[in-house]
Amino acid sequence: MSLSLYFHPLASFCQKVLIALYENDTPFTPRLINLGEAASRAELQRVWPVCRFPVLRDDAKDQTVPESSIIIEYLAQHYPGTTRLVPADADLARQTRLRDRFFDLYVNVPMGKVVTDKLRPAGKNDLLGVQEARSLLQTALGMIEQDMATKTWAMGDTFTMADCAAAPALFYANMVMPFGDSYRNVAAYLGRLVERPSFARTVKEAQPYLAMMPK
Ligand SMILES: N[C@@H](CCC(=O)N[C@@H](CS)C(=O)NCC(=O)O)C(=O)O
Repeated sequence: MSLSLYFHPLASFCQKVLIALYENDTPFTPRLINLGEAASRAELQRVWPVCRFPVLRDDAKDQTVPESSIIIEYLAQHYPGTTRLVPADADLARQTRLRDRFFDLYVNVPMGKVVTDKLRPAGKNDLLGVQEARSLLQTALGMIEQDMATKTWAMGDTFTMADCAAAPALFYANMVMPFGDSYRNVAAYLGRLVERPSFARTVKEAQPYLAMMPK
């Protein structure tokens, strides 16, 4: 098996790539990284010194591929399957990438800010940063609410990389800012994502670690 994934099952950007791998039953060796353990951290740092995951290693092609979107593009190009994660049509591919960026930068990142602020040492919290993150998240959710009014998946009828990005970002966003009645279309979309077998499996595998999420 030539592919290895450096990841943690709880980490949202790692889940994004797990969904892509599970969509096409792409075989890979899991390399579970615990950032709290020096040796495990060093293992990730050796392949990607900035020490962020996920990172994909492809021994067959001697490629180290960081960044969730780039990993999915790489899988779509070199290990394609029945789920076409990036459309062949150039315009549709660009729109897919825009939505992927949107879910990463305006949902996943601010959601992560709210969550990780709770892990900061007492007296070191970033109140203003968290307020800004919550405000950005609200703006993004309002836009997704309109965008998803008539669609099944982020690009319409076809599941793509944009949905891989959306699933964990919205799953955790719903925990930090429950959608309730304010974002009914977003909630319905999240419901469809959670039922998608690739994401259902990802969530199931994260369950043993969910207690690590700060309240
Ligand atoms: N832009 C990166 C973001 C990766 C990222 O921030 N991953 C988080 C986990 S979800 C991480 O490595 N956190 C560790 C840290 O911040 O020290 C991607 O898309 O892969």
